Amino acid sequence: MPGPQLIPPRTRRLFFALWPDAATRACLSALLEALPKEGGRDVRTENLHLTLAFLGECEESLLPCLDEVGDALEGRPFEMQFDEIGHFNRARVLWLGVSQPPEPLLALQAGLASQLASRCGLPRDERPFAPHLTLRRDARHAVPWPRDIAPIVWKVDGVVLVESVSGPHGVHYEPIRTWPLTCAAGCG
Ligand code: 2AM
Repeated sequence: MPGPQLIPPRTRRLFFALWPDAATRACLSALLEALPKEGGRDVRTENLHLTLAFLGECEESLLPCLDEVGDALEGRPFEMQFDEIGHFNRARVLWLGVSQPPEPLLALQAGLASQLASRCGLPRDERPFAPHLTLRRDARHAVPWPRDIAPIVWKVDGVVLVESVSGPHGVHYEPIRTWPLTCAAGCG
C-alpha cells in the first residue's frame, strides 16, 4: 500500500515595499510615457513600487512573523524626491532614483532588515541598500530625464507586504498587508 503523500508547503513570493498612492502613481506613469522607447519592457503602471526588502519564496508559516515585523516598524511619514534615472548594467534595469535619499527612508529600510533578521531569522542582504524604482526591464542603457517633466515628490506614509503572483499576462504585484507610518514611542 502506498504511504501517505507528502504535500509540499505552499510558498508565496514576497517582498516589503513602498507602494505609491494614486497621484504619485499617475506622475510615475507620465514619466514612463515620456521616456524614449528604446527597447526593453516597461513595468506596468499598477506594478510600480520601491522594494525595501526582498524575501523571495516564503512558506506561509512565515506570515505571522512578517506581521510582527510590520507591527514593530517605527517611523513617521516622509517625502522623497525622485530626480534621477539610471541603469543597472548587469540586471538591465532602467531605474528611477533619488539623488538624496532621505534619512527616514534609510532608517526604515535598516529597521526592517534588522527586524527580519532578529524576529524571523531571515538572512540579511549583504549588498548595500540602493533605493530605486524599476521602470523598465531588459533595458540596454540609461535615458535622459525628460525635459518637460519635473522631479516627482512622493509622500510616503506606509509600508506594504507584497505578493508577486505570476499569471498568464505576466507578473502582478498584490499588496497583502499595509502598515501606516505613525510615530510610535521612541521615534522622536
Ligand atoms: P528590481 O526592481 O530591482 O528587479 C519584486 O520582484 C521586487 O523585488 C522588485 O522590485 C525587484 O527588484 C526585487 N527583487 C527581485 N529579486 C530580487 C533579489 N534577488 N534581490 C533583491 N531584490 C529583488
